[in-house]
Amino acid sequence: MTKDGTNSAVTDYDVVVVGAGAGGIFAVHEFKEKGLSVLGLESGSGFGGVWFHNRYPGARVDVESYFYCYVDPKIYSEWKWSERYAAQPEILAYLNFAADKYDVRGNYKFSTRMTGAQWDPSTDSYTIAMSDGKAVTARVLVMATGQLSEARKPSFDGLDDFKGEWVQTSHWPEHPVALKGKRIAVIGTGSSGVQVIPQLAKEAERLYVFQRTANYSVPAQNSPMDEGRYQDIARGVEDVWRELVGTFSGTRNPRGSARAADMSPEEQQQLLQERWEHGGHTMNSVFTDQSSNADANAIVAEFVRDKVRQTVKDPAVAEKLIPTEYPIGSRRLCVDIGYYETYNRDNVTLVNVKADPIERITPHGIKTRDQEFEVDLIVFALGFDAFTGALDQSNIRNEKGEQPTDKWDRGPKTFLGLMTTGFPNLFIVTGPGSPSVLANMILGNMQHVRFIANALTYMKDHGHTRIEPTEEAQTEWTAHVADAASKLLRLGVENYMVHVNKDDQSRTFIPYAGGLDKYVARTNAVEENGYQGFAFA
Ligand code: N01
Repeated sequence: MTKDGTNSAVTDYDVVVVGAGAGGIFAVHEFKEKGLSVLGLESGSGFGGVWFHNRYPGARVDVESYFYCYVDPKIYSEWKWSERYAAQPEILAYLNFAADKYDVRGNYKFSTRMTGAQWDPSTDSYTIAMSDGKAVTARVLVMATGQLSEARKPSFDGLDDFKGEWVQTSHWPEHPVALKGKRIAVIGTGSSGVQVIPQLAKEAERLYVFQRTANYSVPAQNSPMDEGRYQDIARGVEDVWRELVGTFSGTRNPRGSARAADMSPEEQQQLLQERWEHGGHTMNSVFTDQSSNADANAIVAEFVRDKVRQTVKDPAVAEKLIPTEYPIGSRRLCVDIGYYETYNRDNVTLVNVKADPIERITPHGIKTRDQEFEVDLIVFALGFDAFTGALDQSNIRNEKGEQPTDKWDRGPKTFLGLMTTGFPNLFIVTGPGSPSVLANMILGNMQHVRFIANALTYMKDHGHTRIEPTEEAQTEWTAHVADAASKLLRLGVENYMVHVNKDDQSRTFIPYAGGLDKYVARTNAVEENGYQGFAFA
């Protein structure tokens, strides 16, 4: 029986890993190291996952590159980043480098989508159907599909009749998109929009930005890499790993140590300015209480609003760009390079689609209620069907024909964000109920993969063929995830991390907000106690 599915309808692997992003690459490597046979499936034509598809101009990480990488002595010292916050092409090159170092290229089938997975309780395995018409069986299925991989598709009336070109930031074409001298529209001003807009403005004859909700954005304060700092980290990678998984976010970002009310207004302003100059997500943790105390939060929000007013020359445009309806950090803070400055350019127009809604796409552009904008190119930066999108699309079925998300209509239910009851041997990497998008994602991926690899070794050593969380453990963890977020201001704000129940408007926060440090302590304890909370057969 071959292992590549080429001359047999059914072949056997210990593990099938879906996804060739940072999580999938590491998973295939770690499982192989444990002596398991592994097949990787990836719908794209190469490694990179989110960094393969989101190749829009300006795409860049918002976690410092010193730590947004495999903090692993096997490969850390062999790579050199050029900037503090690496851009997409460099990250894609890095992930390809890592895939080669980890020797996983030969394990992957690219341009191949998993079209379904059926659990068979009589053999304790999944039969996995693929887009090439073949199928394989595997004991374990690991979904390393990321939490932001299923893009929200543009559903504007008239799009089919548009005579120009349209693209999505989330699936930016691999071929060059002509921008020079074009009239371009961007719809969406989340993290992707905020990154692509300054780049498009430099090339376009005219750029129209269609903003529905203003977002808070702070400067990355990007700079060239500090080679000495990188080498210092390289010399003690294992200690740095231990240090990072003991932090709230898996970074060395400074965090507040006092409540806003414990400081004088002058001290507050001084600290805010320091954090502004440090850059990035540090603005989320200036004061210890800013995520739960509206007054503390308002001090940070007003500081950022003032920066926008100081940067944008036209006061009317500045006011349109300033969020006033929700606390800072309650929707994911955007990190930019020259975003607000872009609105000082003569070729950039901001359109507030809350005041003047988009009615339809016309053959030559975009028609709002009050105006019509002729454009050659439309860039949709509309975000993702976050957390559950990739699982919903994967057609994974248990013996009752159910899908993993079927019982999540009142919010995701998982044990540790890793597994959900009713689906033996199905692991989710960085899933709902884990720190996920609230922490450094590469670290989160590594930590999850190591946990899964150890669990699989434990199963092998004990002759188990089936692992599944208990209902009690899942219920307890789901309640703990809810509790960790119960005081957060962001729970009350519409954003992709909050699940809202339509009937009673009750809310569930999807990722685990207690911090990576607490999460890792819990998973370590589970491991040390013989996988307490999991049932084996
Ligand atoms: O998506 P988003 P994103 N008409 O959901 C608008 C990560 N990421 O791709 O806010 C008009 O944030 C929507 O408007 P509104 C990061 O985790 C990281 O930008 O719903 N507008 C919003 O403005 C991030 O949080 C980086 O009113 C419509 C935008 O589209 C996550 O990905 C870079 C609309 C969507 O914003 C998602 O970011 C990029 C409509 N019908 C992404 N529908 C880094 O920096 C939607 N919108 C590492």
